[in-house]
Amino acid sequence: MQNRVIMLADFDYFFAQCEELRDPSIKDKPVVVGVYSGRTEESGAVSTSNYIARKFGVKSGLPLFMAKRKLEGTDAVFFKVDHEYYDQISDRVMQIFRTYASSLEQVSVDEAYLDVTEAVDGSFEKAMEYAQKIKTDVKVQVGISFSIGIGPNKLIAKIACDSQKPDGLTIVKPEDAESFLAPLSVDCLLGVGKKTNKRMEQLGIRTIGDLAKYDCQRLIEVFGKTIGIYFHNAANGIDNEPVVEQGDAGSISRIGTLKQDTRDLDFILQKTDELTEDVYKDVSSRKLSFKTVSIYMVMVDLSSKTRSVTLDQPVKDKETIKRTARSLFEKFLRESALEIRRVGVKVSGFSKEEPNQRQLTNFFQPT
Ligand code: DCP
Ligand code: CA
Ligand code: CA
Repeated sequence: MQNRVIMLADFDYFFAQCEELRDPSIKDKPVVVGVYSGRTEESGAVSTSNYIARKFGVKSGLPLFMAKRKLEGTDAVFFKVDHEYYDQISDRVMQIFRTYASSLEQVSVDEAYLDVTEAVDGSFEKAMEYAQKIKTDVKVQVGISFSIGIGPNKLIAKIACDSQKPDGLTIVKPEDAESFLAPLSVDCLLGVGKKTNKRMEQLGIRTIGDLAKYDCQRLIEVFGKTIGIYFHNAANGIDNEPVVEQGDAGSISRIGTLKQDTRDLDFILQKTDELTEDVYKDVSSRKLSFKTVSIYMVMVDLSSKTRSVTLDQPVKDKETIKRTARSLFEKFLRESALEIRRVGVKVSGFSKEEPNQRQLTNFFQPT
């Protein structure tokens, strides 16, 4: 097999960059985008911030009141998340990416893998130039900057991309993969969270290089077959996952905070019906049909839960979302005793074609 050339593009400080694009006069100020929970004016958390704000220690997840405190005395500007606008920008960039890649896999609103093997004839030298061209094109057409990682597979492209931000362009050729990965901490690998990291530390594994050399059989004993083998391969820079065009790309969802913690079905449905209206607007404007409806709950203890139903046929109407959400909530409330704090509605499993109509001809087939 010819070696592959895979890119991962990840937009820089995305939500905040979108706000700068909308109003370039804020570019030299700290910019913070927040999710306001609606409880009090101040409650909520930082969704993201530009790199000026990050210098003050303001990062994703920080409570907003702390962000305000850290930025006191500066000319910082604060925004509420505006997903609709960010999605539009994202769509425009993804469309441009599509013209450069033989397949495109969008993994989140601000991230996508591009398989450019064909476009650059498998050459990593050409890939560097090609990536530069994509960056310039998007900058001119949309005005957004992003970082690109280039590697022989998705795993390496992702780690390469993360290694240099913002506006980064990092290339890791197949022959350099091992030396590139070896010194990095194991938590750079997908699937190594706090718990796994700790477990690995106990085994004397700190870097990806340590993991690469570690006995595979022993890894399987500790983490199970699938995950053990995955870790072994990943540490050795092996990843054969293809870049798959998501025919049913992603999902459309809305989440909101309830005015008070509750277990009251009608109170919850009032909120989810509102959210459904928004979801539906998005779905219908993109002329999508969907097969899966999900609900999402954040409980008072801040644990989160989801429930979903996949229908037999793709549908595209609002009532199905409402009806399904209702029955999922009815069932969920019977199962859980905790009060609910936030709720969400999501549809996924998209198709573009018309929903299947049962056609008369199907009933009258000749016997
Ligand atoms: N996001 C969020 N809450 C988080 C993390 C991210 O709401 N805890 C949102 C806001 C981000 C977007 O997702 O703009 C993309 O997330 P990234 O992790 O890619 O972060 P950024 O794009 O903001 O910054 P970077 O330049 O580090 O990629
Ligand atoms: Ca990003
Ligand atoms: Ca990202």
